[in-house]
Amino acid sequence: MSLKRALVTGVTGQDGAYLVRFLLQQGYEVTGVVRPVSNPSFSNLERLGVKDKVKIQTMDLTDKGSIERLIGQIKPHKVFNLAAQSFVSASFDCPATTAEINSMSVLRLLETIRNFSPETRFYQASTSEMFGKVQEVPQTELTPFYPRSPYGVSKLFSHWMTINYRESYDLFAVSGILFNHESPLRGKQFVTRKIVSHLVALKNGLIDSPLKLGNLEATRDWGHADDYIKGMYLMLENNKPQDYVLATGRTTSIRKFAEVVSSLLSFDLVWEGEGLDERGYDKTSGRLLISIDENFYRPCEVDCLIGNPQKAERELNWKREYSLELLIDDMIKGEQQLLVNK
Ligand code: NAP
Ligand code: F7E
Repeated sequence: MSLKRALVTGVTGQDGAYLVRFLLQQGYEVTGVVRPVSNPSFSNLERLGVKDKVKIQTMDLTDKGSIERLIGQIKPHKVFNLAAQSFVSASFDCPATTAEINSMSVLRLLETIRNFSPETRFYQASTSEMFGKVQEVPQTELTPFYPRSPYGVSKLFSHWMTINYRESYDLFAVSGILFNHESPLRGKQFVTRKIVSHLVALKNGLIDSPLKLGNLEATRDWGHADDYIKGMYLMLENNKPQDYVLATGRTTSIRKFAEVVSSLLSFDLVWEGEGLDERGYDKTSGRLLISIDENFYRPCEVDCLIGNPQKAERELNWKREYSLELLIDDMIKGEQQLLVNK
């Protein structure tokens, strides 16, 4: 029991895999929590070569006893709560499930730490989606919230609950307000990976059908997950518990993202038409690359996000290695590597 012990929920996801790799490098004994399903997917941990170095345990975040048993037994120095129904679009279809896992489970975790392991430092994965219809540009730790989806609302509950437990019970509990961060491990339903994987497949002749997208005009502040998990770690290494924004300070539209990816794949993307009739063609071959599908629009959109990371840079000495261009390059290489390994 002498090693530094970290427990990571959501270990099978994008951030979980990068965080596990980093914690192992820092000398932590890492327990990764999976939900009780018969066949969890460890592909992200395998891709980073850390699957066999992390202790995998099952814990049901909807079950108080299950959480109490594991945290009471391990008494981790640090808990990183990354598990969530994280797909904003799906939160409109299953708002109650989203709230159960994204809100109530966080409360169960906080209660368990309060009662069974009060020395544990707790990280909550808060999100720029809480800013939603933005009240200030760029967004900082002080910007008022205005969530625009059940996902955003569910995360706001957990955000305030984390602050409330810190203030009420003196727990070292912090929220990282993270703007979009992507990587080759990003889930395929998120727009960046969707664009990259589809265009790489088109380029390699693996598919013929065009990429179907929704709102091209929304803009996001995109960074790389491997930079952002280091910020999570620094927040729990801090002298006192505080919340921080992690962002790049640059915002880019979905349209521009698709143009950059196309260009790096040597497509000459040109747009024709408007609204739902807009199409993106490869000018050289005349091939249809992108069409618009209204099913990918949301009932309520977050139009523009851009964060100010200065507090984290100043107080945590948080640094980013990846620009947007390096991120896209890494995502394309990751996709091509998957094809080679097939
Ligand atoms: P992700 O790839 O979607 O991973 C989500 C993780 O949560 C997976 O391990 C998933 O497990 C687990 N999970 C989902 N439903 C669960 C349930 N009912 N019970 C237990 N575990 C469940 O997400 P990510 O991009 O790594 O993000 C990590 C965290 O940061 C999330 O909380 C997300 O909301 C938040 N966040 C992400 C971003 C971003 O841009 N990536 C920005 C701000 C905040 P399965 O493999 O079993 O599905
Ligand atoms: O959408 C637009 C869509 O699903 C980005 C999660 O990690 O980051 C993520 O949430 C934008 C939206 O990510 C498609 O309307 C257009 O404006 O990639 P996304 P997200 O909703 O920003 C935040 C910070 C989180 O916390 C979340 O967990 O892209 N868009 N066409 C599309 N989006 C998708 N998914 N698919 C499309 O075809």
